[in-house]
Amino acid sequence: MSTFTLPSLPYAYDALDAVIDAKTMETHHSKHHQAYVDKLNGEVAADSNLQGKALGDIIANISKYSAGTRNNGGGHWNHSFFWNLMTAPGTGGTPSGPLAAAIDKAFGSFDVMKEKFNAAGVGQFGSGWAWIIVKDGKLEIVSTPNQDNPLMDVASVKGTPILGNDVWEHAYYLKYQNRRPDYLNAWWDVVNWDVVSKHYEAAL
Ligand code: MN3
Repeated sequence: MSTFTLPSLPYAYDALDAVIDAKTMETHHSKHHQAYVDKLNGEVAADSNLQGKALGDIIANISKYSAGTRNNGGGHWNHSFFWNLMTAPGTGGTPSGPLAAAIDKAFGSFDVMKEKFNAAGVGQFGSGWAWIIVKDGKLEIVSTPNQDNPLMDVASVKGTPILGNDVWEHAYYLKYQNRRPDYLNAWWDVVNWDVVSKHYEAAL
């Protein structure tokens, strides 16, 4: 039984090349993300409580399930979200409208927001994710370990993600090696702010 499937990317593997190289994108999507999907389907096959459940429902109640479901269900959700946040370098615009106003209100400016997000990504020990979430109608920056995310009932700060960056080494090591801060700085050039705005407006 195969419940979950690997989504296709909305661009080619080499589309983000100046920021994320094609080999990293191909391996990350076709090997790492595929493995989360396959292992999640293995969990579903082994646990009747998971069968027929939507991924969002599983994530929201993740404390009821196995560690394997947490890691691989989170991995599938996080990567499916992540791919769609990106677009070719320099084509993603900048925040505008209500999102731009919310960023200024929460952080003071776009540049301060980026600094705080980068600091959250650098400060996440080991593997994990940095996020901008909507919590009680306001923006916050958080990080989560491993493949956890702020939608999980186990998250220390819960909210609805509108942006997230993968700070696992597999996301950047070929091009940036140990230089996670350089990856985080460069990544802003591939963010698709139209998508982030849609997530923001849907989260309110
Ligand atoms: Mn990853």
